[in-house]
Amino acid sequence: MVGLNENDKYASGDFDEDGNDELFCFSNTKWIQYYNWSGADWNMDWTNDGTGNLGGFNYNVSNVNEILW
Ligand SMILES: [Ca+2]
Repeated sequence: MVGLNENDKYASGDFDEDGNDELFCFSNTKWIQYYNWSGADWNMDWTNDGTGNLGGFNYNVSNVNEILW
């Protein structure tokens, strides 16, 4: 995975309801990445490319602790 840092936040869950967990990675910058486990490796299925956008929600460093925790 890209950009694993001490202050990153993670959320796991079966977000697409296929019976397997996925992993959301929230960096301490504006980056968000979404990974799927293939059974052998983590595959990045989506990223916001550091735009700070999450489905219309403006994500940034100051609100990383307000999203899920
Ligand atoms: Ca799933």
